[in-house]
Amino acid sequence: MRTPAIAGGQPRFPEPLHVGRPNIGDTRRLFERFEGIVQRRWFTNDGPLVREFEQKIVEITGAKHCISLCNATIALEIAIRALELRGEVIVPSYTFVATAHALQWQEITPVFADIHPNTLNLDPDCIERLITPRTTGIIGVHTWGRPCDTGAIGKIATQHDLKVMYDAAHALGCSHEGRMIGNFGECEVFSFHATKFINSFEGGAILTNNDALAEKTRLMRNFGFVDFDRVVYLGTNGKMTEVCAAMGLTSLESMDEVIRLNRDNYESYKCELEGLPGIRLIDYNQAEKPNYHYVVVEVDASRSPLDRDELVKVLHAENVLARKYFWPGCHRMEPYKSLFPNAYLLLPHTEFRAAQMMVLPTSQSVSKNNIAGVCEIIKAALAQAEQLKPILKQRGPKVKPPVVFAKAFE
Ligand code: T4K
Repeated sequence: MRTPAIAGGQPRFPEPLHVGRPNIGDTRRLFERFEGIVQRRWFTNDGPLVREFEQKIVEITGAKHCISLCNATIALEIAIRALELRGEVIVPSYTFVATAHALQWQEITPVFADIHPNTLNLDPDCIERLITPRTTGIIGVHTWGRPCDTGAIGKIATQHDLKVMYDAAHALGCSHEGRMIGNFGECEVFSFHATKFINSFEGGAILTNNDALAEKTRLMRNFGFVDFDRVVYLGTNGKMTEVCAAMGLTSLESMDEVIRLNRDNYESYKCELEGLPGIRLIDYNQAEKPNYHYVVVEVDASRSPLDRDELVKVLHAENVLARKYFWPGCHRMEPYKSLFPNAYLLLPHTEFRAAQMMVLPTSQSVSKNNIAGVCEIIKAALAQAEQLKPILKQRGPKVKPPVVFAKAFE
């Protein structure tokens, strides 16, 4: 039997396997586009590739407007400002910290609502009790591309006269109740960061069916200019560059192929890990159009011989850089931890789930052999849990094992 790397053996993978390694489309097409950019000497400020990219996103989503931006965090900030959200806005804590930061950055208080333990998205039942006279909106997050309960959230918003927008950073190409994400709430925000399955190096977009909001956000991303010398809004510089649009367009050309590959990788993991005690992949709704971009594993420590943190340590030692997204939850990160030290009391499911979830490497750069290797590591670690426990108790991912222990694996 091979000695696990955590117990002093050689790592199973000589090079790190990452979560979020960028997918690359046809590089010949990409370089042709770069060539065109240089020839045209038009590098940014609403260039032809940016417009083409926006048009393609409109075609994919069926939304009326796509306003491309330099990243999703700035897109969230601009959308929040354009919707005139103020005071308090209800958000999940189980999300990437950008969702909360986009509010706090503008001195709007993110009020953290709990998630539903099954959907991992905002639990509508937890929203209502957090509404105060200062609440102006709700930001749902379609975590892992699995859509929020938009019907229930919309109903609460209407009853309390709140605005709703969605952080759809993970959800390009996904549908909900037969409609593509990009069409819900006042607007939705996509990310095209390098780690997303469709990337523009860095990038984001606001999708909306509201003409006035589209116009306003377009102006806000360019300092509020409507003309050479006329500024009508407070604005910022949130523009997507031509180089980023070139990457985005090239990436979009292989979108269907990448979704097929994501699905294939997901199915392989699911098949390999089936039946392991306490280990379960989160599901995607086959009746809709998921993008399968994230392979998310729930580790239920009451049934699994190792808990999530222990498994992550084992995997890291083997050069598999599994991630604990979204641990520990925004409410346990600064500045929120200091501002709201008791927030956890209202977030039992967030706390519980954030400690269980582990995201495994997928994408074009992860082969079937790699997946089999990752799953072998997990299976072996669970089988050898008793021997591994004493080593795992030591701190840090790369602990030196006692010599006697390493011998037990020879
Ligand atoms: N809302 C939600 C729900 C989000 O998940 C995100 C971003 C946002 C909003 C904000 O979107 P952007 O403003 O970023 O457009 C990563 C991504 O940076 C972040 O975009 C993403 N969510 C989040 C889930 O993951 P980190 O801090 O974990 O990234 P990092 O640097 O650890 O990279 C992840 C892995 O990817 C590494 O192991 C290395 C690999 N990698 C990364 C890059 C950038 C590569 O192999 N090549 C690369 O070029 O946040």
